[in-house]
Amino acid sequence: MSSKRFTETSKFLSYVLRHAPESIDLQLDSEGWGDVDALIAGAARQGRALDLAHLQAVVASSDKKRFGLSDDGRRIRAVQGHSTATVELQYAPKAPPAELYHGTATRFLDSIAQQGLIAGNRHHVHLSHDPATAIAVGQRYGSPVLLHIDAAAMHAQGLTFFQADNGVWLTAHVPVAFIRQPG
Ligand code: HQG
Repeated sequence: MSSKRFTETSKFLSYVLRHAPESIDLQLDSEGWGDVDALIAGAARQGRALDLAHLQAVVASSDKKRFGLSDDGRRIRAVQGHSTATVELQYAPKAPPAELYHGTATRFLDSIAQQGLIAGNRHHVHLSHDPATAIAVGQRYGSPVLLHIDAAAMHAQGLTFFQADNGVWLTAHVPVAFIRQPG
């Protein structure tokens, strides 16, 4: 099985399970779960041949562990990154590490200095405990820059953090006061 096919399926799953389940007539519950058979049928209507074994392999091999399958293998979801309004993942609030990181592109810095980090189309701002991961995320949009986030101070002020099943940290908004750009 080629890795190209894995990447294509991963992108398709990200699109459908995070942003546009209606594009294949898939229903997601509020926790983001959709029926695997319905997803396979919806994909087939678009000429995309998927089967359970392939989906299991893509879920297992996803570098960022983007997706989850239910224990019985009948339901699938994205673990974070949603924009679709019907899904609201109920992760339990969790105390973050003292410092977290956000990677962005230099062209966004002026706006971030005005507004702080905003969720945009997604439901949360995404933060990483790992600087290298954050830089790779920022690189997708241009010349990357690493921002240090004072998560301990945010948490002490009552701002809420969640951790997705794949380890990504989520919060509603990072005010400017908690963002530091070293150097
Ligand atoms: C920027 C990937 C202007 C923000 C990653 C980012 C992540 C602002 C972009 C996940 C801003 C949004 C999410 C402001 C934030 N003004 N720009 N006030 N506040 N931004 O893709 O965090 O590979 O929605 O810095 O691993 O880049 O898809 O968010 O550059 O976990 O699984 O607006 O996506 O995962 O971009 O990435 P995104 P993100 P996957």
